[in-house]
Amino acid sequence: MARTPFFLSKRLVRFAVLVVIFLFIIMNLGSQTKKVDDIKNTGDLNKASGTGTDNVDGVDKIAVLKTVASAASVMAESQKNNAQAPIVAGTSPEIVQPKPELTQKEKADAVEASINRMNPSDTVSFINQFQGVKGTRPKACFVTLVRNSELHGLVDSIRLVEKRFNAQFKYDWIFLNDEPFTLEFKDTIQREVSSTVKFGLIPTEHWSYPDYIDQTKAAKAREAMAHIIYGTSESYRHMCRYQSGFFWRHPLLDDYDWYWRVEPDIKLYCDINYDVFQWMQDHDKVYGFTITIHEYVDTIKTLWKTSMDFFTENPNYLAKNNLMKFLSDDNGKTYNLCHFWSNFEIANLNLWRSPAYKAYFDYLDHSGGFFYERWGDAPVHSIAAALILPQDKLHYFSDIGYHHVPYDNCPLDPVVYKNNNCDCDQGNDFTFQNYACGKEYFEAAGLQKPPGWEKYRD
Ligand SMILES: Nc1nc2c(ncn2[C@@H]2O[C@H](COP(=O)(O)OP(=O)(O)OP(=O)(O)O)[C@@H](O)[C@H]2O)c(=O)[nH]1
Ligand SMILES: [Mg+2]
Repeated sequence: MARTPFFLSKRLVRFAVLVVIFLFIIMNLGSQTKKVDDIKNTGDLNKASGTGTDNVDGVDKIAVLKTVASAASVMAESQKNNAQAPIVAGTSPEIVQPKPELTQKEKADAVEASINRMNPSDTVSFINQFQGVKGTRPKACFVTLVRNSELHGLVDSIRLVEKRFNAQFKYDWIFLNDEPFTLEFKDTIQREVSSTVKFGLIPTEHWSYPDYIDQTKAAKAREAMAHIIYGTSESYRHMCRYQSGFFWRHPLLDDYDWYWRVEPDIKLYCDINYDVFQWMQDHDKVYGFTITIHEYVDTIKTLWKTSMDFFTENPNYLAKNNLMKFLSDDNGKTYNLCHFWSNFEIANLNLWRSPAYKAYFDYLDHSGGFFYERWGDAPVHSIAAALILPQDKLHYFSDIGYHHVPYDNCPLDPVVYKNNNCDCDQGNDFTFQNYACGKEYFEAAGLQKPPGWEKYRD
């Protein structure tokens, strides 16, 4: 019987297959370790996903997070197993697969925990992962939470935003509602907006009581707050909690990095002849506002204490050079009630998506103050933005003439006022009035107040 030549023998084929499998495993382990190393050393999600930071425009953040999820779970798992010994990149025995029974929530928590460990204090680095290239058009939209019944007030707002800004810049506009929008609402809006319009229904789990809230206690708290504006309103509380912790989680927002919040019945008093989103991006800003104001103390009795408890437990989230001086006159002991009025915001969504803000919101939410008191999204956003960002990331749009009942931001600079065709009363500008916090902001941020600002105090 003829012998099979050695190069055709089954043994050789088996041997060759084994060699190929072995090489494949070695190469795979190497690249996994490199990804973990990249994330750990730089906190750079783009690098980890194999996408250069220059190519951010094409990055699907959800995909990026999913890509790092397994590597991050590996890190989290490894660190849990050996709290004393930090992970050393390149040591393959540390690489273990995540347990298959991990839920989505546990995986997301592991990602966050890992990101925190990578770069514990630096929310700006987190935001920069997604930053567009300077000089290019940002991924930005308007966002409006609104009820069907507010259609007419909303049309008034849209007409002014279109006339003063969006007819030129054409950014998408997203409308969100806890109830389905009516056909009439959608048709009317579509006729008014010059750019792409999207309508979103809020998921029930973002607009309802979490299981850790005692609803009987919440109902009693509402009754006891009849003397406070919106004190007895249940929907107002859901709204404030939604604006604080959820609007940026709506899937329609996933495609964007920037938003401009617009409410019904607001006014824009001046032309805006430049792309404000691109200006924010190109100047490395994160949070922009027009009006500052003091909060009603009765609505937020325990907000400051709860916030300080959070930052005491998580000091790594406090930015160096933060704006504590805007919020507190005694270095954090007490709250002076100053905040940015959040009915207008031009800001980076990744601030709210950051581990620091998510942890802060979660902490507040579990304490129950959105329901047992009447915490507004304005002080919540403001305390976070002022403390987890360095102060040079915030921007006061002194040139945007803006009105939300009953206050105005009317540009005081005569050149801005004239060149931008403003039609407001400068004598009515709220910025430096006593009930506003313009003085506190300018002083905390080290900005020079405009000449004659004192005459607005009374
Ligand atoms: N879909 C929906 N939107 C709401 C609800 N309550 C408020 N909003 C929207 O949330 C935003 C803030 O609500 P406002 O009622 O303006 O709250 P506010 O600015 O504190 O109070 P005002 O001084 O009355 O304007 C607005 O865009 C409203 O249209 C609600 O129950 N459902
Ligand atoms: Mg309003």
